[in-house]
Amino acid sequence: MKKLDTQTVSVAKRGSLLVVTIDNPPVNALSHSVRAGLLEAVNALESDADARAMVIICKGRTFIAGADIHEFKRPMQAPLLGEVIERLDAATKPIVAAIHGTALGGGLEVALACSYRIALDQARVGFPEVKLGILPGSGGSVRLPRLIGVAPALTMISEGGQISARDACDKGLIDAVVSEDLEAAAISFTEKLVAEGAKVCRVSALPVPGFDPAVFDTSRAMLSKKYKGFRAPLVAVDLMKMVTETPFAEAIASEYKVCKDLLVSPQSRALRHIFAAEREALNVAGVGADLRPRDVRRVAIVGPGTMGRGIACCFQNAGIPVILIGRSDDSLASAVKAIRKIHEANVKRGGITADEMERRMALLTTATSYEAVADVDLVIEAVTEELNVKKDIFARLDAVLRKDAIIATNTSFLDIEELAASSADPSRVAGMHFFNPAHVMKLLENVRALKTAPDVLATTTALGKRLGKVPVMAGRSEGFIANRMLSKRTREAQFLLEDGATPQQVDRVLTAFGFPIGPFALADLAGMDIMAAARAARVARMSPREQRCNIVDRLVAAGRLGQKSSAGYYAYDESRKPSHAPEVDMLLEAYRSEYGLAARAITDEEILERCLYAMVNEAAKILEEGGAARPGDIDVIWTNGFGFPTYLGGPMFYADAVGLPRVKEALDKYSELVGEPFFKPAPLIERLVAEGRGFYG
Ligand code: 3H9
Repeated sequence: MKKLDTQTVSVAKRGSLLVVTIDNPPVNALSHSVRAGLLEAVNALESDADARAMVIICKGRTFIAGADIHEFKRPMQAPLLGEVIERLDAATKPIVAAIHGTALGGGLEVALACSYRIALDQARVGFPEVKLGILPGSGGSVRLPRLIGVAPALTMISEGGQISARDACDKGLIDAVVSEDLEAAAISFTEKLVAEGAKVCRVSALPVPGFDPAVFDTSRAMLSKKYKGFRAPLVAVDLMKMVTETPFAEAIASEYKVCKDLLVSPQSRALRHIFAAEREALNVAGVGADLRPRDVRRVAIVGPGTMGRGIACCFQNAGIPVILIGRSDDSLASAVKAIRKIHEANVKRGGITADEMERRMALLTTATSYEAVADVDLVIEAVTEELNVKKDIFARLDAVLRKDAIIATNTSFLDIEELAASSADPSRVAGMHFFNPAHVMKLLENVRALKTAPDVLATTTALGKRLGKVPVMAGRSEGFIANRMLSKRTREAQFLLEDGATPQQVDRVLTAFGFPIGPFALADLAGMDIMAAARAARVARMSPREQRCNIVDRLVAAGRLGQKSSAGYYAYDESRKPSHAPEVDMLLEAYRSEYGLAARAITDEEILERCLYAMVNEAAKILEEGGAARPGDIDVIWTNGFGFPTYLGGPMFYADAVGLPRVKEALDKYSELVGEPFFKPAPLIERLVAEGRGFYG
């Protein structure tokens, strides 16, 4: 096999074929050396009179996963991907792309510039660029509609989803699907082409098939709702329209310009930041890359309540057997029923088949005795948030578990050190904080205690990935990262009501900022009794002003429990549509007059700044205390756990974009207006501003 100059691409002669192998771990991204290697390979094909065709295949876990994202930070070095694609397209002999894993973005563009595509049946293809705030820039949006039609191409490009090889084959994107030995299959596919005298087949030469022009308006309307605030999906519609109206070569040039412009947009920077931060969050301090996580083959969950049920679903979905431990057969029976309902809803949506649901249900068993957990590798305790109850469970688990089994707690705010100390072996104790609904929410806030063993941390991190979650490691602190920051936003939202804002105004400002739901609509959804219980658990440690601000308790006393009682901060009709509740205005007025508080007009700017900067300030304290390893972890938590708009990059990235001096100025202002205890700038912010730096340098 001839290694080309680039080291990541090699070419071997197989009879009358050239087989080009790309080997650029981890995901065969189109780094400079791969682009140069592909160019050389096409030159080799053209200059070798005996070579009749060429196969492009990749080593490792996947076909090309796209352009090399790390190269986006500096000017691209020639040859650019567009040049490589042009050469592939212009080749005078057939080229076949052999796809396994995922052919994504630039990887799919390479495949589309080949004459034919063959794929393993488990392979997937897609244009995920939109998730990075950009769009295909090397012919993807110009070739795809020619091959599969305008409407399906627009869906793939504007939403960034992946489709299976079989679906791609049905759509005409892939020519053949095989179930094993891709290389042999690709070679015999290509040999047959050669034997039959097949010519090159250029997608660029195809016309754009007929389509319904209404697709642009309907897509625009749908996308602006579904991806509210995101720019690239809407640009995709304009791009696709341009492609249908413009000759091929011109469309290629325009597409490249659109991609380049988007690449330097603030949204793309923010989205790429989150992409990198989610991966960096997997690097946990003190856990070496070579440290093997413990095997997790069977798990138990103690507590068949809402959280326990959702967590059980996560394990079933990942194919891991799970035992649910409860106090009575009745509670377990209703939990199993509820879990089945979750899977049934998935079947109804077309997410899984009924057979698959039964396979998943077969992974679930129940028990009322702790003896049943004797042989599990991990137990997650998900019972009520009472320290003594949890401590008692830890002691009972210690008595029956294998020595190497892990005890994880789903607590959202109890002291992880106290819990760890209640096990005879604190090194086996860690936190795994799931978010409600656990089977839906991507965020997994893992927690480390001082004595947690490094391989236990490696295990909870690896398990998070295996469950399809985005795991982030937090350290000791009340409410860890997520709820500690949230509590500050909740505090400010309540104080704003005291000061004269309305729930509608606060919710409107925060949803206009990009949150999917405002804090008061969210409280109505969660239930005021739950909010009141969370407050009761913390009230003794609250400041006097927070202790006084008992609006939540007053709503509960008035029977306004939120959506479940059709009345909370809002009034709800039968279809749960919220409307203004004059009773809440009256309740707030009564509250203010009881304490002699005067309502004043509050600007939208004040609402936004107080809600956001209270969180950012708390995050700075968490960072300094070591509760979070890096600002990126905080951004990942907020974008995955609370709907902070990913196109703004999370609260820390956003604060840097606003400028830390401006953030500090606002904190100083609210220190005077609301009170020092609530807004005194964190020492880290003071220091960074003095040094002329931001959270990210
Ligand atoms: C594009 O193609 C633009 C063109 O149209 C036009 C240009 C002009 N580059 O996710 P994982 C790294 S835009 C460089 O944990 P998985 C990743 O950082 C691109 N590196 O694995 C990580 O490294 P580390 C369009 C990349 O198995 C490691 O690979 N393509 C790239 O869960 C493993 O990643 C995309 O947007 C990349 N493109 O999932 C695809 N991709 O461990 C983005 C990944 O050092 N990638 N890495 O942090 C993915 O969706 C997933 O990574 C993939 C594998 C599905 C491929």
